[in-house]
Amino acid sequence: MGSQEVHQEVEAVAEDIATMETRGAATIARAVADALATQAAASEAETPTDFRSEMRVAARLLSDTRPTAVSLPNALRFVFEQMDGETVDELKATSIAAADRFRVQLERAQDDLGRVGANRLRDGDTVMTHCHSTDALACIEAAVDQGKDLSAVVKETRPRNQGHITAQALREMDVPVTLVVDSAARRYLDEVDHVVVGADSIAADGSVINKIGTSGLAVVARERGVPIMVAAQTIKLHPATLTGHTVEIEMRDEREVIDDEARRDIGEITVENPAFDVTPPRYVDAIVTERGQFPPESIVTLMRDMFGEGTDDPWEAET
Ligand code: RI2
Repeated sequence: MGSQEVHQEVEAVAEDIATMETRGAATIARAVADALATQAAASEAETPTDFRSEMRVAARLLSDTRPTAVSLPNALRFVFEQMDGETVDELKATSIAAADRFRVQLERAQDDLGRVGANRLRDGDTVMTHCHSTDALACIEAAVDQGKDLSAVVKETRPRNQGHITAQALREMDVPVTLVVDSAARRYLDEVDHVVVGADSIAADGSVINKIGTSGLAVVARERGVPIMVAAQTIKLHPATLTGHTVEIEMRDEREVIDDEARRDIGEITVENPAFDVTPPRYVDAIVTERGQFPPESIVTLMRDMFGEGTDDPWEAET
C-alpha cells in the first residue's frame, strides 16, 4: 500500500455500506471505526503528515457512502480526535486504540439505553416496530430479560423489508410477532401500547430522522393515543444541527421500489425512493439514550453539553 492509498478492506467496507450489506446506524458506526483502525494498522506511511493524510482520504471515502446517519461521521470524529502522537507508530497505536474504545463504548451505550427504554415497557405490552433498529431492539430485549411478557406488531418496512430482520430478532427473544404491511399500521395501533423505533439522526430541535414511514406512523400513533418512543444512542445526535444545518435525506435507487420490467409495463412514470423522513418533535414522547430519557424538545441541552456550539470534520481538511 503506497502513500495516500486506501486499504482494500476500507474500500470493501465503504462498498458494503453504500449497498446496505452493512446497515443500521450503530452497525455502520462500528464498521467505519474498525475500517479506520484497519487503515492505520496497514499504513506504510513514512511521515506523520503522510499518515494523517492517508487517514483523511480513507475517512472521506467512508463518509461519502451514505449521508443521513450521523453516527457515521461521529464515529470517524471519535477516532480522529484521539489520533495523537509525534511518530507514525504513535499515530497508528492511538488510532487503533480509539477504534477499540469506540466499539466498547458503543456496546455499553446500547446496553445502558436498553435498560432505560425497558422501564417504559410493562408486562403484557404490545409494541409496534418500524424498520430494524438495534437500539430499539435493545429496549425490548432488556424488558424481556426483566421477565416482562411482550408481543410485537412488526411493520414490514418497504421497500427493503427490514421488518423481516426485526421479526427474526424478536422471535429469537421468544417474543410473539405479527407481521403487517406498512399501510396496516393504523388498523393495528388500537392493540398496541408503544411504538418503538430507532433513529439515524436526531436534530437539535428534537426532530427524529429515521426510516421512511416513521413520521406517518408517528402521526397516526398520536391520533390513536399510542406513545412513540425513539431509542437512539448519543452517537445519533447530529452536531451540525446545533448551528442550523439540516440533515440530508438519502435518495436511493429507484429499482428498490420497482424493477425495470414492471416499470416498463406501466409506462412513463417518475419513481422516487427517499430512505428517511423527519418526524417533528411534537409527535415523539421520549428519546431514550444511554444517558437517560428526554422529551425531544430538551435534547438540545444534552447536545450542547456534548458538542459545545458545534464540531468540524477533520477529514475534510486539505490532504
Ligand atoms: P440502529 C436504519 O437505517 C433504520 O432507519 C434504523 O431505525 C436506524 O438505522 C437505526 O439503527 P438503514 O441503515 O443504529 O436501514 O438502532 O437505512 O441499529
